[in-house]
Amino acid sequence: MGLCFSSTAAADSPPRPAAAGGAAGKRERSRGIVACGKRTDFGYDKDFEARYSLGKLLGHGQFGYTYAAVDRASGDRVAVKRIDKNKMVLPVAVEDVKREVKILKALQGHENVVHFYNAFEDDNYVYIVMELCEGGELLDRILAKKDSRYSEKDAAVIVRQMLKVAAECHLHGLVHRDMKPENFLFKSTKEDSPLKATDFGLSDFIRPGKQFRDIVGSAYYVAPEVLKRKSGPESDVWSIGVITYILLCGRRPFWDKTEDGIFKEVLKNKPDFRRKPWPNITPAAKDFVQKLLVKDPRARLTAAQALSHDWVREGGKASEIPLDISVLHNMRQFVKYSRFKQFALRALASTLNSEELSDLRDQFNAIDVDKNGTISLEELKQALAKDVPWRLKGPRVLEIIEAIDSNTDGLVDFEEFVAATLHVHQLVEHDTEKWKLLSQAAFDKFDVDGDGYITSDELRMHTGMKGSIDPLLEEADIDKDGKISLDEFRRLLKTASMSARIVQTPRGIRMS
Ligand SMILES: [Ca+2]
Ligand SMILES: [Ca+2]
Ligand SMILES: [Ca+2]
Ligand SMILES: [Ca+2]
Repeated sequence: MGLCFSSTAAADSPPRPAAAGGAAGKRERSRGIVACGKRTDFGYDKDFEARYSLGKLLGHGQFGYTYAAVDRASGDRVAVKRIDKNKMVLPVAVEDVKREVKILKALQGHENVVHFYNAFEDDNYVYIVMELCEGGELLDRILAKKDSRYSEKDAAVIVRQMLKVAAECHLHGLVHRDMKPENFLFKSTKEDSPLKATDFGLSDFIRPGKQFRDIVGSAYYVAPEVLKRKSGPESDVWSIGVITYILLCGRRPFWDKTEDGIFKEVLKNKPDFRRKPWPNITPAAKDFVQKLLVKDPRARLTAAQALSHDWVREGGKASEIPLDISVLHNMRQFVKYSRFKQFALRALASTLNSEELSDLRDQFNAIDVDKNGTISLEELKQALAKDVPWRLKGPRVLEIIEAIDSNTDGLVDFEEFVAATLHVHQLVEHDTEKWKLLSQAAFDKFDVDGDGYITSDELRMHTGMKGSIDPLLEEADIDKDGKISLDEFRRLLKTASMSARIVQTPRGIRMS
């Protein structure tokens, strides 16, 4: 069966399907009233007609038409998305347009995002002037391939570019929310043309620590947590997993005749990796797709991590891996953990080998700008500043570095870095057997007498801490028998944030 992408109900309805019902009702009531778009001054430049001359129609979306146009002064060809102000009936439609412009501006300069030149308006239209991509849609190229599928090497080139877009979005506190082949165009018709994300109509900013509650996107690519109304940046990576699956085998991983049926598949079933051509696809490719199509978003690879995966990395070595928001997030979290959890993570980190840490090595190298093998306060400051929404919240870098810097030399070495940035949930989810072995090995480092429990004496010995150690132990001691079992130790490692009763300072613990 060949590929047949049809628009889904979600894609056909207005950009915010969850609000569609209410919007229709309000539209009734607003009949006869001037559309909100007509009454809005967007604050954009007003001289579009003087600057550009519109050419042929290239395509149309839900609200606007895209034309080729020529810059009257330079003769440069551009693409112009013209949106009818009359169609922006409600304030939400105006907000959608403003947001899209804001997003294009935020992503300006990224090699895989269509370049934004400027936005204009007149009485009737808003004009978004962008780079012209003449290489056609990714979807058409897929369909033109033999059996509608890509070679692994070609697929990796495509996937890498999509992941770069996702990672860049996420650093800006943005979620794309509609990653699908239709939203990517090739710059030129050349075989090796770069791919550009062109449509951010469903993209949205997300505040740190918050989740989206609405269901948006296209049915084939929608992540399970979106359907559960609790989604964030991870959902983009899922969609790229779906696209990768399609590129490699020419079929959709989750399929049914009805939309509800597809959703059920997405929520419940694992994609098939047995049917042809999967037996002939490399284990690395399979491993990659599987780690993107993990249902638990916490255990899914992040976009930056996926770029570090062997299957997708350029020529075996990683060039320009973007910073991983989850790594920066983990570092900010680490400072909040109890000392015991910090020590437990260090012990766990020390059980991993370099292969298992290759993505964290890439991240470490990305932060260690001067490549001297350690991260300085200044380097960490610069890295954390790239996580835009958090930068605004003030990251308190010194506090973070003091928590991570276990040997107190003022610098973060790779070992210290790993302890603070390890993705415990991925370890648990991707390979349960390995997780059991590694967490046992970490536990054994504390349990010196090997009786299966960590006592306060053993904890004191391990940490070299003086004074009462009981409060440390207490928070992990679920059954309150005064010692820590392997099970309790594992829970301590897995729990995102333990009780806030214990606030740690660089030199000891303090009860709050
Ligand atoms: Ca350095
Ligand atoms: Ca150090
Ligand atoms: Ca013991
Ligand atoms: Ca216990």
